[in-house]
Amino acid sequence: MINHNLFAALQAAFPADLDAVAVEAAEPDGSSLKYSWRDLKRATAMVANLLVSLDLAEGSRVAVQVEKSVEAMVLYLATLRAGYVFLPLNTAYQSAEIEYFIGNAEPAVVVCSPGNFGWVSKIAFTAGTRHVFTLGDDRTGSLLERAAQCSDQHSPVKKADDDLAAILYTSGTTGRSKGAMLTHGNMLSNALVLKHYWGWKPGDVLIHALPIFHVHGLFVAIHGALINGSKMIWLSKFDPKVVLRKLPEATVFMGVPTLYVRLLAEPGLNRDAARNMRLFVAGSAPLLIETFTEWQRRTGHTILERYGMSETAMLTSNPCGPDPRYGGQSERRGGTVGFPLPGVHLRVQDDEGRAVPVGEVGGIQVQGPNVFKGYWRMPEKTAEEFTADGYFRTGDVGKIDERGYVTIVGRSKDLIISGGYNVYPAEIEGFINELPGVAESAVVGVPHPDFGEVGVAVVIARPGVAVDGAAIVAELKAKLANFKIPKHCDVVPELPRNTMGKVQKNLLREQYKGLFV
Ligand code: MCA
Ligand code: AMP
Repeated sequence: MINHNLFAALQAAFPADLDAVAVEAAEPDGSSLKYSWRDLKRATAMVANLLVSLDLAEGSRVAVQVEKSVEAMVLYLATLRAGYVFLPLNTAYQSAEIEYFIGNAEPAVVVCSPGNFGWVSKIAFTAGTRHVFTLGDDRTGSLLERAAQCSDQHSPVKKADDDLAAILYTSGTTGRSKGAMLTHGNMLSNALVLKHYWGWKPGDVLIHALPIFHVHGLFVAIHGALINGSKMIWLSKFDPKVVLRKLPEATVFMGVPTLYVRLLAEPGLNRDAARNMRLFVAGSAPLLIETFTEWQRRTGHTILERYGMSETAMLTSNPCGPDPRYGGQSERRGGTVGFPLPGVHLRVQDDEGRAVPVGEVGGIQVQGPNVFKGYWRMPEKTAEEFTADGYFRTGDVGKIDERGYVTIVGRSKDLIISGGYNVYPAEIEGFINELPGVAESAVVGVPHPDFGEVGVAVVIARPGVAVDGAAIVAELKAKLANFKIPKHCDVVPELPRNTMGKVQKNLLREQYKGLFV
């Protein structure tokens, strides 16, 4: 059997000179720590051997909620290498959120920050997890202490194309979060397509400034660099000043739109700073045309916008060079997400399942080797999201123009994308409605200059009860990840409703659209 282990493919692309720098962790104070390709090889082998020594069942999940560090990436790669299933968790998640993910995924191993061991291990042990390790962003913790005693030799475990490599939780418009199951084949196919489509070359250097618990930072960025044998300049946290300082040493940068907005606010961002850059990639949320054109003006570079999902990894991209499938067009068109990637079939249908004419709007559906295997332990939900002929309904609404460019015009799912993180109003409303004195609530997304979009909560109090918007926000802060907290909360006598009694969120969006801009 051919080994389809994604790690094996990534490792095969490591350069011949194993002593060259693979990752340079850049600190805000100007210092840096360098890791060679040999270091990556050895460290992933040691952590993989630690996991193997635990004698875990086939397909065991390794759930990880740790601060970003090179060692956290090593843990991801080691999990692939050892053939287990990686389950990354946003560091902002609080106990109720973690309790759900651990209860639902039943991981055999949980790795958390040393400071969170008390509450995370309690949740994990209660849920039946046998092994809880700690990993700090300063190389402390039990994971590395234990791995240090393991051998640095390890053969990547044999995996089939269809074997699970990772589960990414993504919230739903109704009900609880669903775990999107991604296979080794999903991710390797996507990494190889992007390597070619984005023209990765020898000598490319990536600035990695995104978090590593979502598709963008964990897969698109890390796989992109590794499968090209490219060095990464690693920022543990996005800092526009550090990015600007390191830009002359780099050729590729990837960011959500907020990162571009914040970089544009730096007076030092100019053509000279970007002189060695080859490619700026944006995605995860809509890139405003103002950001796109201002970036061109300031740096001379045209941002390449692409589109993807947790369930599918990358789906479309503006061209990096001439695309022969589309008459050699090479223009990166602002406001569009470009062409379907090679191997991805993308169509736009109306609600009755008919293809819409060119240029008309409908639901975006996709098929391809990158499309996930289904939602973890939710076969009915999985079946609902696929058409009879095997296309995945993205929940995004868009159109394809006569030149083949895809534009996303909205979402049929009630979702707010704030600074690249997804916030589901239904989840926030559920928490608000539980608070004493609250009769009902509606959460809507409104434009925001930094995060693109943020949540605003509009609440009705129970008769005769005084409820305070600021107090609601304070209560939510104790329960939910910080990026999900509405940036404003109003208590009103009534919500606008249609004749069926349904809250008209479009009217609320209109009413609050000028709150931050
Ligand atoms: C931080 N805050 C936010 C957000 N981030 N509020 C709304 N939306 C956000 N995204 C708030 C915090 O609640 C806090 O508020 C205050 O800002 C400062 O928090 P801090 O963590 O220090 O913020 P930051 O470091 O400035 O973070 C902003 C950020 C971060 C760098 C833009 O949000 C980020 O890294 N975003 C990238 C997300 C990403 O990688 N998405 C890819 C998903 P308070 O002080 O009131 O508590 S993958 C995906 O979508 C698909 C597949 C795709 O296509 O890629
Ligand atoms: P998630 O599943 O959390 O990774 O979020 C995926 C969603 O992000 C998609 O379904 C889109 O709604 C949105 N998205 C990703 N990239 C873009 C983009 N370039 N423009 C607009 N929306 C995007």
